[in-house]
Amino acid sequence: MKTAVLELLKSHRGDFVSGEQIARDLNISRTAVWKHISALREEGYRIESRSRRGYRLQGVTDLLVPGEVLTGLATRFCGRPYYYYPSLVSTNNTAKELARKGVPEGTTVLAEEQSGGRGRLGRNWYSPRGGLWFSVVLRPPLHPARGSEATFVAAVAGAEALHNYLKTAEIGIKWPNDFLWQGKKLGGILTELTGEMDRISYLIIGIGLNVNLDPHKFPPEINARVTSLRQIVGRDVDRAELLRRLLAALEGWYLVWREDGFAPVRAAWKRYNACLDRTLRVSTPEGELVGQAVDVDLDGALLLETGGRIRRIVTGELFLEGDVG
Ligand code: BT5
Repeated sequence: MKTAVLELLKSHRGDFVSGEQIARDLNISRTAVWKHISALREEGYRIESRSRRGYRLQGVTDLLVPGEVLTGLATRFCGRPYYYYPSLVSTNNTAKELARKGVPEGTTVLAEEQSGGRGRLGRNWYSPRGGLWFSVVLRPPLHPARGSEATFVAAVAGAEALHNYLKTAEIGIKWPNDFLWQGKKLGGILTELTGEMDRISYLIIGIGLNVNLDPHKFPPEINARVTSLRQIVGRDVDRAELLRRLLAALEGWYLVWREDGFAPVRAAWKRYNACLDRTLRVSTPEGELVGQAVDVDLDGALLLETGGRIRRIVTGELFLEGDVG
């Protein structure tokens, strides 16, 4: 109903609408109108009120509040429900707490900024305002051994949404979880799994993308290695539209994965990849390797040709030529 109030204000394009008219059009009480207006204000909308004239929406927010994201969202379950926070420690943490309480799959948690954003293996993820930092709860009825495939699902969905929206084919995926542009990191995926012996209970897919940010303002230890959509396209990007596209692509590829298995995801991943057929340095728990990345295996492991033989890399970090590491 809050969204309906917002839509009504928007449809009057900056003109006043009386509380009485809103109440009548939406068939709610005047008190309910007032409560929804207060809630919208708390979300960041600037709504002017004047006695006898009513309410007027002043300008549109660029915050990713529910009213901005849910209008036009073409999904059945991804992004529904949608939990919005101005700030969180980590959207993955909050999504995990919600999943534990039993929220349905598709539940999405987004924060404008994270104070303790996480990468893999306890690494930090720098997440100031202006990026897209969100997590989606999924409950695939699959064996936990297949959980790592979900990172590929998210990577393909992300690459597809970025290509379609920005009309650039230059954004690629680096195994297993990085979005890259000209060798620089644009974003990443953190997949976390909770399960029983033979069945996944839930997966948390965390996606981070540097959108309307300036790489040179990033911490000095990473600013030479990162990029942002603002840098790539030379202007600010509509984050709400991009988020809607990401959620729709994630839902689409998730259903492909559930219904047809990993093969079509793997095929799409190979089309978007930015690391196969290249000489790489790979840091693995067993040490460093240098070789040629020749393929991803049927389960997503990286196949590296080194010293005349093929090694399967299940976990590790890739460094492309010229990477500072
Ligand atoms: C990742 O880890 O790339 C996964 C990042 C996932 C972030 C999302 S945001 C929403 C959700 N909530 C969370 O708390 N996390 C997820 P990894 O491959 O381990 O890469 C981490 C490394 O990337 C760091 O050690 C830095 O070197 C670098 N890095 C940190 N912040 C970055 C940023 N904003 N952009 C690009 N690189 C960054």
